[in-house]
Amino acid sequence: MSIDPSIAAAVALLGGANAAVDRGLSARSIPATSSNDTGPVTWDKYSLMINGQRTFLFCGEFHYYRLPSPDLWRDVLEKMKAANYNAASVYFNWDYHSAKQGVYDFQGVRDIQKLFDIAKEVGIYIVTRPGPYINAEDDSTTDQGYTDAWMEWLSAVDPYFVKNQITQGGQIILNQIENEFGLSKDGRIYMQNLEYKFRDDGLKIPFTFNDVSQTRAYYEGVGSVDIYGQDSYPLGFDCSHPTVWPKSVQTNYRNYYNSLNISEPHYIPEFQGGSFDPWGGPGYAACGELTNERFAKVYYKNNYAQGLTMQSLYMSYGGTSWGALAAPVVYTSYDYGAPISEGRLLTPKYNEIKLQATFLHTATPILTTEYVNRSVPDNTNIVDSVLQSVQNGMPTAQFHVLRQVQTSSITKQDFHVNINITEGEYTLPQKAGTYVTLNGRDSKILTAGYDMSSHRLLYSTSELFSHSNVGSREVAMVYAYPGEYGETTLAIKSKATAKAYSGQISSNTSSSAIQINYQHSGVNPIVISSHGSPDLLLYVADYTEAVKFWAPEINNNTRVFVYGPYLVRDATLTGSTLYLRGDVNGTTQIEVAAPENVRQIRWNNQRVQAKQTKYGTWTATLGGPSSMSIPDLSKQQWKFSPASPETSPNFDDSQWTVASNNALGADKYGYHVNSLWYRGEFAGGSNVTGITLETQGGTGYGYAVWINGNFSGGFSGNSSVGSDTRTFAISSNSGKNVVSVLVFTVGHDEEGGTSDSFKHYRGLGNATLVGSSETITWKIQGNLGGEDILDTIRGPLNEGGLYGERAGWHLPGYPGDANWTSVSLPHQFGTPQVAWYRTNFTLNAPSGMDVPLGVQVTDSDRSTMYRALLFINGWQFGRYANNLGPQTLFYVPEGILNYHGQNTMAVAVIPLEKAAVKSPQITLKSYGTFTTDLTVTSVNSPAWSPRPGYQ
Ligand code: IPT
Repeated sequence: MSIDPSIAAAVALLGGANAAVDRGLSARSIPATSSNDTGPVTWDKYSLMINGQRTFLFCGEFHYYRLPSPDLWRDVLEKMKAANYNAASVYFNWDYHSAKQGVYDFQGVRDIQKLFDIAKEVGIYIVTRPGPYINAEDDSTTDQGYTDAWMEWLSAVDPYFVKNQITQGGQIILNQIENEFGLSKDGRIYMQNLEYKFRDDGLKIPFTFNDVSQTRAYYEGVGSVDIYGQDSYPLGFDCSHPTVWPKSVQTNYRNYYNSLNISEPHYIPEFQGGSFDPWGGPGYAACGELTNERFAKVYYKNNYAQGLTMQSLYMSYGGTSWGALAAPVVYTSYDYGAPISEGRLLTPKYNEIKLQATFLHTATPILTTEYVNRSVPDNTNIVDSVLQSVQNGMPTAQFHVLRQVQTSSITKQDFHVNINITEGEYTLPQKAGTYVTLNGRDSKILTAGYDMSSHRLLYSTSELFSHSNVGSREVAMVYAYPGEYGETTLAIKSKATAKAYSGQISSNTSSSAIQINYQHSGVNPIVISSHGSPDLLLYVADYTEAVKFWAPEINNNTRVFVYGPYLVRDATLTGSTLYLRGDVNGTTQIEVAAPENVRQIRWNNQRVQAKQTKYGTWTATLGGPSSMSIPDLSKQQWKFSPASPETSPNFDDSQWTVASNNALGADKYGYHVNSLWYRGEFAGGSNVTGITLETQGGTGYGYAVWINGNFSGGFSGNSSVGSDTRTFAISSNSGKNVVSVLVFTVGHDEEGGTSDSFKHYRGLGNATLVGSSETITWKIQGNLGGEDILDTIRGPLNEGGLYGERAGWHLPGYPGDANWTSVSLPHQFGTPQVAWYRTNFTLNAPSGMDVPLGVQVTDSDRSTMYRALLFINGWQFGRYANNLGPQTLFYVPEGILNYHGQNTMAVAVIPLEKAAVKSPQITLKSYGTFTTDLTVTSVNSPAWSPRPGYQ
């Protein structure tokens, strides 16, 4: 067994690598009732088959719970589909659906049936990953009776999986058992029990596993799954050196899988799609740079070179850890540097993935390949992994995955490649004085001996994007970086000609082949005609232009080619009208290669004025978006109220829960997330000189202490400390003394091993007086109602124990703010205390536009120690940490924000340690402006109503 060092480091970060026996609990046998007939989903050692059709599983992780606006699930799934992902991998988050044992909620933003319905409409498969443990930088709160608890969770969620599995006409093709669960004897029983439970509940699809790296867990024997997979994050999770790559790519997947000797496709259920970022980290732009499109080129292509035909990119859309979703290792944004950004924007990595995934679904011989390592280029810095496709035992196409020996190299290399196809052996390129080029951090897949739709491609030194018969001719696109040489040679039956429409080419024809040479620059449409064969329209593009191509399918065998738009969601041909749906971010020239019977092109159902080109395609201009006016909150009035009455010695805490001195941790009292208040009373006297408090809240947490009403400091947190012990001086009264402690918690710990780290307490631990052995009487207060949450719409993770949260000051329509003071931000509020601000604003978005918005928090003094909670229409969408960062812009999805009417924003400022007496500035900021046919209905955001005990 070997663990890649970067993974080991990551695992250490997450809390240890192996065996989590205690997750499994005792052996318990549940009889299996169903057979192993997995119906339409089958596989062999080469690839997955769905309804008998071999399929490259190009999958991406997406968490619906990190985007609580169901109409935007469609946006993300359509964007994935448009890049030719054919599946989304989805964790189902137990505590998001269950405020307490016995209570499960699948309504509103938790409506997973809606997720499956949308997936079906979009035409993308789903891989379900319901845990029970999921990691994912999510908070979780589980303890006793684990087996009973997970059985209950699966009983609640399984019926959705059962009716939406492919055997029932649904979209779910695979179900993952547990996640990265360590191998052990007890673990095998636990895994088996999970499988029995799923089967008993009626799940027929194959079961999969995500092994933490290469630990050989559950691929055989008791508790093993149908299709095993390992995860891999070769660049790890430190985004602070975004240009540093390891010297060599991890290349042992093939050997590893072969060593397991299983007849299953090679599967990576989680391959690095980005990285998470901690409190105080460098920010997600750096994670996006670390795992940029160059990374995608080199590392994803290495996966294919290793024979993988099933791959899921974690994350493909990261989203937002709103409310208390986050584990302490991350802050609110979970952008992840993913191909689709948190604001749902397409990144250069998205475009690279589109090029790869479209190719992988086009060139199906790649689904049945054997490795032949015999091609040695004339440059020792280059490695060529040759994949020889075999069909019915006969060799067909060849794929040469070219990369630099030293993965991190930034030096350009020129070389020749040897191919060996039915027609003979060739050294490429054949044209003297030209060569194949690989820039540093680049990788190419060279296709040879490959039958396209109507033409046989002997080879191309350019990379193939896609090809299709489009009407009576064939269309294809090949690409390379600007200025690089390309040579494409096709088999022909009679003398052929090649005519270029936008650039220089040279061609060389014999009676059996036509060789075309060119340099990549812009887009050069070339028409190759030969008597007796359909024409081929070959687009030769440079990389900058290639990423603007889309090849949506209009039916199973036909793609159309669309060049230009920011996004093409899909294409439909009805009669002689081609309907294209998509988004643009400015005036856009498009070109469409469509069947010749197309008489009309409609873009988002509007007719476009199209002109025909000399080579039979259509061009048109699409209008860009208009602008949307965004209210300037810095110019607007806010209402202010001080909000920590709990600090006053006379505060009435008679309704609070009494906490036992030897178990002060909040979970025991039903308070699991966000802010917690403690009030301790003691008689005191002159001998008491201080109080020592031990608190714990996860890395990035903080707390503040008031003694007899006076602010006494606290701890303002950092990204590596999750607990703190310190002594606060007291000049105690004789008689009643009151200590008020506000702990701002940031989630429970992730569990990577057997340490029970997820059970670490939150809130107050030990509390002792200095100078006296007197006991303190403690009371605790968390979110109103504890596990019996009041706001079931926004759910169990939205509220905490701040006075304002308990009283519903975060909600729209709270009438009490009429009596608050009018202020503008930034606002000085005097002594350290919790401060609340509220304002309303109206949005009037023009129709047909997508304008992702966020809340920008600005404070010129980043050393002031406070947190600010941001609530939009009652939903907690940001935990701003002034002294930690890095996040200052907080994305709020449309649907949570009402784009067609009034919105309410509430901000709670929580002072810590060297305390703040000032609010930050708050403004709205747009991430971009797009035309779209997406429509988003606002989610149900109930207004304030009186809360028990508060007015
Ligand atoms: C892997 C987890 O499976 C996933 O849930 C997430 O936490 C991810 O890490 C990090 O974002 S665990 C792997 C790094 C060992």
